[in-house]
Amino acid sequence: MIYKKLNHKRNDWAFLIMKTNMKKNLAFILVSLFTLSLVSCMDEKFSSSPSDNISIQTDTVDYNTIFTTIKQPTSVIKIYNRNKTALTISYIKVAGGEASPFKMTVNGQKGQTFSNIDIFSKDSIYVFIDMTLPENGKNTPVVVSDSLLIMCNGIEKKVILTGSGQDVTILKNDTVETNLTLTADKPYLVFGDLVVAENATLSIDPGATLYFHNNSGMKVHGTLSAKGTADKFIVMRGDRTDDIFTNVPYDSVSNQWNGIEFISKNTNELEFVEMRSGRHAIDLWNDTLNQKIVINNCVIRNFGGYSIAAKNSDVKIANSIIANSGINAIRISGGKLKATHCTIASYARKRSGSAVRIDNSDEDVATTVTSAFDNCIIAGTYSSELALNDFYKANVVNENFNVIFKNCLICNANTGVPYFISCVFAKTNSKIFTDTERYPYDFTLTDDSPALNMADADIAQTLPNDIYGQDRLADGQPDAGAIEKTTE
Ligand SMILES: [Ca+2]
Repeated sequence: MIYKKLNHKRNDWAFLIMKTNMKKNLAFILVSLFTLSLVSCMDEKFSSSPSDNISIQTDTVDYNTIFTTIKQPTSVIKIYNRNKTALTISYIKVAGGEASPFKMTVNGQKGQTFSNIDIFSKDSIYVFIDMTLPENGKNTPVVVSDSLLIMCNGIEKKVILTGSGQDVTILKNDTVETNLTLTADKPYLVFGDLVVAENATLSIDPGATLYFHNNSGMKVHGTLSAKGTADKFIVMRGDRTDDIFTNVPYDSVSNQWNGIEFISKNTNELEFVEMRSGRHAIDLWNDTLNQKIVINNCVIRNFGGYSIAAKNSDVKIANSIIANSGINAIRISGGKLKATHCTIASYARKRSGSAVRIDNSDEDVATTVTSAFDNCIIAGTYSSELALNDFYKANVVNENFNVIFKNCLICNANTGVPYFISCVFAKTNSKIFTDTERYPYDFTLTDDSPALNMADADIAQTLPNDIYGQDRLADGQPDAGAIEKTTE
C-alpha cells in the first residue's frame, strides 16, 4: 500500500485536524496513550514470536516536490499492534541517521534511533517526521530518499521516505524598485507581497514559474510585462505541491494565494500566462482611473473570487480561457472592455455569480461602460451567465451602456434585449465542451458543439491562431471561443 503524505480520504477529518494543530494534538495523544496504558495494560503479556508483529499504515511516504530550505508540514506514520499480546519494538531508526534531512519524533522525543518501545495489544504509536531539505544547487528537482527501519520480534520492516528537492529563489515581501526580469532557470517562491514600484518594470521570461504562499500575491504600481510563448507558458500558482485529498492536489483548490492587484496607470501585459487557484487573479478594482491591461493567450482558472475585476479601466483580452471563478469570471464596472475569441466558462460547483457581469455604475454613482465581446463563448451551469446592469434600465445600447456581443455563444435566458448580433443562445445542458465535470476541465469543443463554425470570419482573421497556436482558419469556418476544434 502506498500512502502519500496528506493524501486523505474525504472523511478523514480527524487526521487533517491533527496535522494542522500538531502540537496541541501531540500532547493530547501522549496524554491519551499514557492514560490508556495505565488503565488497561499494567499486567499485559508480551509476545516475542515473529508471527506476532506490528502493522504499519504505509510502506512509502512520498513528499512529491519539496522546496529546499523550506520546512515541510509534519507527516505522521502510525504503527499498530493488532495482536492479543503486547509487543516490544526493538528499534525504530532513520536509516540515514543524523545526516538525514528526515527528522523523527516518537513519544514527544526527537531522535534518529529509538529502542525498546512497547506497544500494548490493540494499541498504536505515532512516528512524526519533519523535514527541511538543504539546497542542492540544481535548477531541476533532485530526488531525495531515506527509510524508516522498524524491528520487532526479529523482523525488520521498512517505510520509504522520498521526495524531490527543488531549489527556489525566495522573494519575501520584496519590492522591485528598478527594472527586473524573472527567469525560467528555477522557480520563484513568493512570501507576502511582491510589489512592483511605480517607476519599475517587472518582466517575466517564458517558462518561468512563480509559486505563491498562502495570503501572498503581487501588487503592481509600475509595470508588469509577463510574456510567455505557446510552448513555454508562465505559471503562477499556489505553493502547495501535495494533495489535500487522495488525487485532489492543493493546486486544484481555489484561494491558495491572492492574485495580482494592479494600482498602476501604465499598460500591463500578460501573454501565455497560466494563473490558477487563487482569490482574485487580475484585480483592477480600485479608484485608479483608466488602468490598462492587455491579456493575450492566457488561462485563468479556479479563482475563488473574480478572475478579472476591473473598475473604470481599459481591459483587452483575446484568445484566453477564463474559467470557474467563485464569483464572476469577468466583472466590469464602467470603463472599457474588449474580449475577442475568449472562452469564459463557469462550472464551479460552489459560486455566487454569473460568468460575466457588466455594470455602468459604481455603487449608486452612474458611470459609462463600453464593451465588445466578439467570437466568444460565455457559458456555465446558470440559465443566464450574463448579468447586464444598465443603471438607467434602458435596455437599449446607449452611450452610457454601450455593450455589444457579436457572434458569441451565450448561456443566456434574457435574449430579448438588443445587445446581440449573430449570437447563439445555448441551454445550460447543451454539450458545448468536452469535460465540465472533473478538474481541470477540458474546454475543447465537442463534435456537435453549438460553438462550432459560428465565429465571424473577418474578426477571426485578426487572430489567425487559437490559444494553443492552432490554425483557426484551417477549416474556413472559425469556431467561437479560444480553442478551434481540429480533426487531429
Ligand atoms: Ca471550425
